[in-house]
Amino acid sequence: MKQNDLRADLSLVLVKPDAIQRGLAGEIISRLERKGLKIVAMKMLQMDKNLAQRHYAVHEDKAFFGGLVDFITSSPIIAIVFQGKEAVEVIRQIMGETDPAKAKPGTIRGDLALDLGCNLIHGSDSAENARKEIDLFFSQDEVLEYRRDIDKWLG
Ligand code: DAT
Ligand code: MG
Repeated sequence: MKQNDLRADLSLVLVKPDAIQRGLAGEIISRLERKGLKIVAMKMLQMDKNLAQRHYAVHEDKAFFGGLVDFITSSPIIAIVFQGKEAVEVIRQIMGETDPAKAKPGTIRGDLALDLGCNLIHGSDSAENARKEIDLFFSQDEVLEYRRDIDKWLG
């Protein structure tokens, strides 16, 4: 897959340490899959500090940065690249607001989490950031291009 292109239909999701620890990985991935989004890359890993600092570089000046890096490196995560129409925006909607206490019912954070520090899922916030984030976690040949027979039923 050509990642030099700005692919508006790709987004990076991280199923965060709290989701793995709580046994919610399947539930979270399932909600995104059932929407029609296609998994094109996936791996389980434990992030090290260096990767965490690069992934969350936009937040490096924030007071919560240290705690965020400690949290995201505290236990394994699952990194996934989803492909689909307007995947970035669609995934942000399904995730719900950053603070689970404010996230709407029906969203992952709204239904399954309570606290800002443990909000279960990361999703890219723009196509440009998606491309950068995907490159942190996956080599080009790990992002697969394939057709699903059901795609014609998703429009
Ligand atoms: P999102 O994960 O919805 O994209 P973000 O990029 O603003 O939110 O922040 C990244 C993560 O940092 C977020 O998922 C939880 C944590 N975080 C954000 N704001 C915080 C705050 N004020 N205090 C503590 N943690 C915070
Ligand atoms: Mg963010």
